[in-house]
Parts: sequence; structure tokens; C-alpha cells
Amino acid sequence: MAPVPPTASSDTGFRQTPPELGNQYTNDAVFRSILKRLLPADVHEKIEADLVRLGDRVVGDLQAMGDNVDDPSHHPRLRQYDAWCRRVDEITVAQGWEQLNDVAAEEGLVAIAYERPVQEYSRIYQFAKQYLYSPSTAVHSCPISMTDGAARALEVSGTDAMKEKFLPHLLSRDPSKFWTSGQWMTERPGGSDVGRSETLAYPEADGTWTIRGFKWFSSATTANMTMLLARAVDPKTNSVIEGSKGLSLFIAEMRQPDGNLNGVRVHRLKNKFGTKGLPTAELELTGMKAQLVGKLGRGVPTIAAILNITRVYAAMGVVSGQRRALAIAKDFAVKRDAFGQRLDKLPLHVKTLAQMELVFRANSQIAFYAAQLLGRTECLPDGPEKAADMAMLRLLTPVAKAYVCKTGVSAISEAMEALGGQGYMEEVGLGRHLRDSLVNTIWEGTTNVLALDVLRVFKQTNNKAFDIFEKTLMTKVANVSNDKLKIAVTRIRQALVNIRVFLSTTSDRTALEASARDLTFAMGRVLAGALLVEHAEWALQNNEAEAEQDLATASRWCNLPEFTRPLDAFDPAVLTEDAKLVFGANAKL
Ligand code: MFK
Repeated sequence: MAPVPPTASSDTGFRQTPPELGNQYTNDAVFRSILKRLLPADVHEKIEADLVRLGDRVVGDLQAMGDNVDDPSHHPRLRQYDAWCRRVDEITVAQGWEQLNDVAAEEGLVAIAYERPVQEYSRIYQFAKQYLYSPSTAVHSCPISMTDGAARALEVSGTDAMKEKFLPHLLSRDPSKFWTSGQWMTERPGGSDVGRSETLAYPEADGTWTIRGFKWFSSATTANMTMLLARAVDPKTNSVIEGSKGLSLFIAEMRQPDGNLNGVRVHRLKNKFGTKGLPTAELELTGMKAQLVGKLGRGVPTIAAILNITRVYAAMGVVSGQRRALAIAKDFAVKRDAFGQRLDKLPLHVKTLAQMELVFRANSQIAFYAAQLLGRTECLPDGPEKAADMAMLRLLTPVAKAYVCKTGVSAISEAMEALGGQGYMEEVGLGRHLRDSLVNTIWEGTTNVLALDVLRVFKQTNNKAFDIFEKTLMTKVANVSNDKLKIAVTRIRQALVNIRVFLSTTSDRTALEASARDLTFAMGRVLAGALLVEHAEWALQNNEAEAEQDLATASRWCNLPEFTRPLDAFDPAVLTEDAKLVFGANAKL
């Protein structure tokens, strides 16, 4: 028997202590440990103070700017006409968004990768900052990623005059000079299948181009400039080349020197499921003045330089969202009681959190490995080492984007559930992480498009890319000394054999395409396994504080039942059955 408690009211009765986030660098043992392994001691020492500082900022003023952007009353608005029926097409964004443009410049979020203050480690440094920045700032990472991609495309394919004109803006740390860039590909006939694009580019006598058409999605429409695809018209024959081989890449400023838009009409702002503070618009191009970047008809491979950067941002964005969501769920677990226990003492709750932790650790390894390779491919001298890194990065990028985004989004949804009904409340922040992470499975290539990109790499290299993948992974785990890790390595070898068997026995295109997602995910799993084993061995050898957890992570990950599951042999009858299941008895493929 207990005495009758006072009546609960809005002023009396139980109040839950809310979960809190501390410094997002110092509180994140997994992140700190990965950086310690990947960076030489002097580089680590050089950049750590900056990360500690930013780790505080992202739960302080930067979080407030992100909250301001995400506030529905500040979502982007479009004013198309002024009071005198003059077309103005003004997009208003949140004050927080404008502030974040300045912060991004000052923090060097793009610049670091090109100033290269720590040579090939600069990408790790840059992405470490991005990892902290992204979950607080309401998808401001979108314009940053495209700006970074545009800088890279210019570095690789721009003329000297273009580099001189645009790079000082894109790479500036001075907010008054800093420019962001858009990247316009998607049109009404095709997002994944860009070759169906309708937008046309007409050559002018002075060597510039005039662009006319309609872009269906333009993210971060308030950017200062853009890189866009269009189909060049041959004025002699008044004809175009159809398909993606007719597309070229162009660069254009958003406004003319007089401040008017550069042949662009903002048709409509998009009404999206998430990324609500990010201005995304349909655009009519009514004579945009532009310059050709790279060679005519090579637009898709030239813009791939941007895609291959933004795809790493997408993976990093989801990992960082995963980490933030997990941090909230973990802090809640040590503050919340249920069924006579604190949540961190309830076996099923702890087990659920541990599963999320495992996916987070695996995905973190993949994302930072991608950043490491990106930096190496941009900085190492030409030679076999760089060539192997480039081949590995080409294959790793679609695998990382597809695998990390898909598995990470599920983990964020799980974190929401770990707070029960409170997790579903907007103010707690998990809804925003989930919504804003979800887009990463879609933009810059859906999971299936990326799985087909993996096949593209295998086809182009006659499966030689897999030799490099296998050799790289086996080199990483070659010298493990711990018995549990030795077992893990046996399973890594088996998983690689399974993939090799599939590739060497499957040549039929339908079979390959139908299995592309399974193949990509098997590669993601084994890649994470090898990286986790490498990390655990390093942690053990160096008596790292969390070596025991690193060992458990690597061992458990490689022991997952799906880790060594062979890829199914293709059965055409199953595909026909799939078609009937989905589309009815008369369906066939
Ligand atoms: C936090 C993160 C934020 C991210 C912000 C993003 C916001 C921006 C929003 C958007 O813009 S979303 C739109 C993004 N669109 C896509 O990602 C397009 C998705 N579709 C594909 O990726 C298709 O696979 C592709 C358009 C590339 C197919 O094009 P094609 O021309 O039908 O493919 P094809 O013929 O196989 O390839 C043409 C050439 O490009 C080939 O080179 P070659 O001509 O030399 O043989 C390919 O090797 C090359 N290529 C294709 N993908 C490549 C690539 N090269 C390098 N890397 C790649 N990823």
C-alpha cells in the first residue's frame, strides 16, 4: 500500500527529464576512434581543437540556425510577380539559411578539401566537420555538397578562365565572396534516365550557349550559380543527338550583372516530404546564358565528377543523422524508467539499441573510408597506388551510398521508436532526422540506380574491379592476431568467394540486373566487415580504451547470418512470378 499521491495536473505530477546532447565530438567515441586510426598523429593533433570547437557549436548556435530553417513559418516562399505585374521570381528563405551560408564559408566546409591543409587527409578533415554539421543544419549540406562537386568538376574539366572566375567564389572563406552552386539534371521525362532530357543548348557566335528548357527539380535554387545538363543543337543541321550521348555539361550564373535572373523563371516551389527548409523548384529556362564545361556530348561522364562527390555526402549525411538519433535514444535510455527499471537495464531495449549501434559503427567505417579514398585519389602522385585507390573509390561510391543510406534510414526509424510516442513528436527532433535522411536514398541516384552503377563498373572493367575490391579487403585483414578476428576473416573470405562465384557464373543481363541490389548489399556488408576487423585489430594493438567494444563489433558483424549467405542463382521463373505477384496473372517481363 502506498499513500494516495497528489492529483496529477499540468503543474504537478511526473515530468520526464529530456534527453540531451553534449559536445558532438567529445561524446562520440566511435567517431573519435575512427579519426585516430585514419589520421597520422600530427594531423590528428593539428585538427582536433577545431573539431572540439565545432562539436560544441553544432549543439549551440548552429542547431538554432537549423531549427530556424526547419520552422514551418520560415519555409521557402516564392513571389513571382510584383505589384505592377512584373515578373520577379523571388525566393525567400529562412534567416537561418542565410546565416548557414556564411557559417559554411567561415568554417571552410568546401574550402578545406581544396586548400588541402593536411594533404590527402584533408577530405577526412572536411568530412569530419560535415559529419558534425549535417544533423544540426536542416539539409544545408545539400548546397555545400553541390558546391564541392562543382568545384571538383571545374578542377577536372574547367578551362583556366572558368577556374579563375568561379573557384575563388566556391572556395572562399569570406561570406561576402562565397558562392554556392546548384546542379540541375532532372527533367520531367527522366530523373534516373537523364538521357531523356529535353532541355536544349544553342551555340552563340561568341562561343557561349543559350539554354532553353524545363528542369523538374533544382535543389538549393537560391544558389549563385549552377552546373546543368542540356542537349546541344547543331545549327548547321538544326538537329540534336538523342539519348545521353547528346548531353553536355554547362555552367551558368543564376543572375546577370544587372541583378536580373539569367534567363530563368521559377515555375513552382516543390512540396516535399522532408528537406522543408531547402528551396527546391521547377525551373523554366528561357534563354539562360551559359558556358560549356568539358567536351560536347560528354555531359554525363563530366557531371559524374559532381555525383561521385555528392554521393559520399549522402552516405555521410545518413551516418551522421544515425549517430545523432542514436545519441538521443541512448541518453533517453539512461533517464527513463519503465516496468520498475531504467530502460538501460531492460534486456530487450538494450538489445535493440545494440543492433542500432552495430549498424552505426559499420556505416561510419564505410563513410569515412570513402572520405579517405577521395582524399588519396585527389592528392597522391600518379602511379599504381593511386590507380588502385581510384578503382576502389569508383566501386565503393555507389556501394556506400546505396548501402549506408538504406540501412541507416531504418536505424533512424528504430531510434525514433526507442522513445515511444515522444520520439514521434516534432520537438524532440527525431522526425526531422528521419525525414531529412530519407531523401538520401533517392537523390543523387536511387538504391536501384546505384546498384546498376555497380554493374556498370563491373562491365566496364570486365570484373577486374572486383579483383581490386577483394585484394584491398583481404590486405586490410591480413595480419590479425586475435582469435575472434581470425574467425571473422574466414567469414570475410567466404563472403568474397560468394560474390566472386556469382560474378563469374552470371553473365545474362536480366540475371545481373535482377540481382544487382543483393550484390551491392553483399558488397556493403563485407566491406564494413573488413573495415571493422581492421579497426578492431588496430584498437587491440594500441590498447585503445574501446578495443573490447571494437572487437565485439567486428566479430558480431561478420557473424551475422546474412554475412556469408550466397547470392541466389538466378531463376527466370521467379522473375515471371514476381511480375504476376505485382501486376496480376497476365503479367510478364
Ligand atoms: C547531403 C547530400 C546532398 C546531395 C544533394 C543533391 C541535391 C541535388 C539533387 C539532384 O540533382 S538529384 C539528381 C541526381 N541525378 C542522378 O543522380 C542521376 C541518376 N542516374 C544515374 O546516375 C544514371 O546511372 C546515369 C544518368 C549516369 C545514366 O546515364 P547513361 O548515360 O544512360 O549511362 P551510361 O551510358 O552507362 O554512361 C554514360 C557515361 O557516364 C559512361 O562513360 P563512357 O561514355 O566514357 O563510357 C559512364 O561510365 C559514365 N558514368 C556514369 N555514371 C558514372 C560515370 N562515370 C563515373 N562515375 C559515375 N558515377
